[in-house]
Amino acid sequence: MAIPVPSRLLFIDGEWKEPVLKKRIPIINPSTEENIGDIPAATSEDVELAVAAARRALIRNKGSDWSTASGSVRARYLRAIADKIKVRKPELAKLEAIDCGKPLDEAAWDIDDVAGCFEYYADLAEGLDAKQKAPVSLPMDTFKSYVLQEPIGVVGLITPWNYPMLMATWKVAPALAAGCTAILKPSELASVTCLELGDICREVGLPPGVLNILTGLGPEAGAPLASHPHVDKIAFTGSSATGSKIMTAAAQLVKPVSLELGGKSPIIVFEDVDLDKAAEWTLFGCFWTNGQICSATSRLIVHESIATELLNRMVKWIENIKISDPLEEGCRLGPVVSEGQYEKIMKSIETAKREGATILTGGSRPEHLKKGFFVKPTLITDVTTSMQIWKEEVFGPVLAVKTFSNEEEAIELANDTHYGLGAAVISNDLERCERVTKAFQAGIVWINCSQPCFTQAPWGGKKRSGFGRELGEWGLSNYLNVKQVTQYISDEPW
Ligand code: TXE
Repeated sequence: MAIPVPSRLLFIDGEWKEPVLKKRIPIINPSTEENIGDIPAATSEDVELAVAAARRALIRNKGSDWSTASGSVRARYLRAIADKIKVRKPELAKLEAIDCGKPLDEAAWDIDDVAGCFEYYADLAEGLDAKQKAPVSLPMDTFKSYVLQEPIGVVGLITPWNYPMLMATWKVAPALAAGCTAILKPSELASVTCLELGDICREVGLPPGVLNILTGLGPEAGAPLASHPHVDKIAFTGSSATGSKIMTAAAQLVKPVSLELGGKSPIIVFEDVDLDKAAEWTLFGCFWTNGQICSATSRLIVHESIATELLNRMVKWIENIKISDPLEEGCRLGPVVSEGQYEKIMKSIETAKREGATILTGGSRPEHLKKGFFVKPTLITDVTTSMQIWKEEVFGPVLAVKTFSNEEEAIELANDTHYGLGAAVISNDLERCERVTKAFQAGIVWINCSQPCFTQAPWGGKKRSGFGRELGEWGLSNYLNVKQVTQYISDEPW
């Protein structure tokens, strides 16, 4: 049965507002290629309104502003949002599935994580009250010093399409917990659930202007937000190319940014492993969400003595996986998000072939699906380190494979990338895993697994994968300024 997509306007100052230029962007279901609705397209005129609303909400000077409310007051709103999300989970999961193509079960896990993330940051918001005025020990007793933790101010949150509501929440929940007010700009490719967050904010009575949601195109809505002089910080998740543009715009105003960008993460599989378990994690690490994960372990570096057997097991699994409409029972892989992304993936596969690599399995659309942006999970061997498939992020279900003969070589291959987001090692020798962990140039390391992600643990990369950390207490610090207060307390003249 078709699911109606709510028709929404922009969410500004606690109300639904028509975009000033009245533009809209069609929503395409990636599974059917059908137009299933549209979203409003904000432009710089709407950005002005949203920034003004966020500034008013930050400091109203009437004792009811968001930035000076106690953490426990803010926590109550975050918990109320979490409760509403839980109630609306089935509907939100379906909307996510038809908007970005992920299997319904996985979309439902995401919505659980969204609610969990709001609850987690509600706890941290309460904890902030007790952390205020933390004393600093000084070498002289004529002074006393303490630290205030204050919200950064109005923040712009620009997010991608692979986990639409969850990626927005990773930014919205800590920003609001810290006392910031925010303008969320979700991806034009998947904004439906983010707009529903606006509806939920209205339902729980979140003060107007605390969260504003502007859907629209990157250059038209994201760029004016990034360069706006009254936006105090930008937090961004997306491609390295766009991240670089945002950083350039922010640099003009010396505005802080945190960037969570692309990746080409390695997974090293040593010869001492249980092959079935290793195959399972390698597959999950690269093909979960169709490889449209910034941390996907999309380069397999496998010991030469087990490579053939490991790949055989993986091919067998791939041939039996259910690829279908995300709403179908038992679906494990849906379509990729858009026609543009489908074409980008196919082009990467074609380039790999042209450069001399071998397509071991996949490399095309599944024969049984005539419509939709579906791609078969693809294993690519005979890869060299100069090939594009080794170096560039595909953001699709494509795994590049290389073999190694010793640990040193494996580490060298793993770090042979200008990205540094995730890295995984699979081995029964835990001392070896520890050595490899230290050698990895990455912000996140998985041992004997790949991709699990917990709200409590820091998330972010190094090198061209960006900087700053989301989630955990690090996520809250992203939105806080530390103010040093030092007082002269002696009766003696200085
Ligand atoms: O990303 P963009 P796209 C990678 C992935 C993918 C590629 C392109 O390889 O194939 O990026 O995807 C907004 N100023 N990742 O085009 O452009 C845009 O509207 C301000 C990795 O979707 O980075 C969206 O909200 N904002 C990734 C957000 O930036 C701008 C997730 C991300 O879009 C802007 C997504 C501008 N000039 C894609 N231009 C990850 N790391 O998880 C665009 N945007």
